[in-house]
Amino acid sequence: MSSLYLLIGGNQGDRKALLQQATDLIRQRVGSVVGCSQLYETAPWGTFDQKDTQPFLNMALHVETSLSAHDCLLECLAIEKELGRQRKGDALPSDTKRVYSSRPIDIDLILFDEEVISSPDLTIPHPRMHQRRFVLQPLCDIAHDTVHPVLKKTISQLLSICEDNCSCSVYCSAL
Ligand code: PH2
Ligand code: MG
Ligand code: MG
Repeated sequence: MSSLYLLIGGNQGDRKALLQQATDLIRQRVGSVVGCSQLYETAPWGTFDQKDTQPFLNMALHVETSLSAHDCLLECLAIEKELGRQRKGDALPSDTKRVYSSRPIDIDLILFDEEVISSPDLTIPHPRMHQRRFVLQPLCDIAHDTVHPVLKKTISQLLSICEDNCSCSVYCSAL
């Protein structure tokens, strides 16, 4: 069994219902959900392709899975698609500034055991997790003592030194 941490969220449609549906499908297809953070309403982080981007709801999940990290990714991408996620074009080259689009649901793999994975379609730990309060704050609810396998700091240490000032406040304590 492997220990997988996911960060899920979206800023379109019935945000809370979509988090619930995503969590149910993750339970059916990825593994047992053994931990859930609170739900946070978070300001859009990064550059978006539209003005007046709506705030996100984000939450972190701890999943026990018998799948490989890559198979978890494939399941998560299929669930996103089923819940109405549309992706425009291909991933940008890494030296191009990222421009994000609003979405009903995004499911990101953050940590997978202590594995460090760098393949064309999957990077674990998530390469921007330590720069994002909307990831660290929910994750801290369920994984404060978990150590980042590259940065060698716990999630609560990463949160305490995170310079991201985007707002991140509790929306409700559970789904
Ligand atoms: N996801 C992004 C980019 N920006 N901002 C917030 N608040 N929440 C997100 O889930 C999010 C984001 C890329 O996936
Ligand atoms: Mg994402
Ligand atoms: Mg994603």
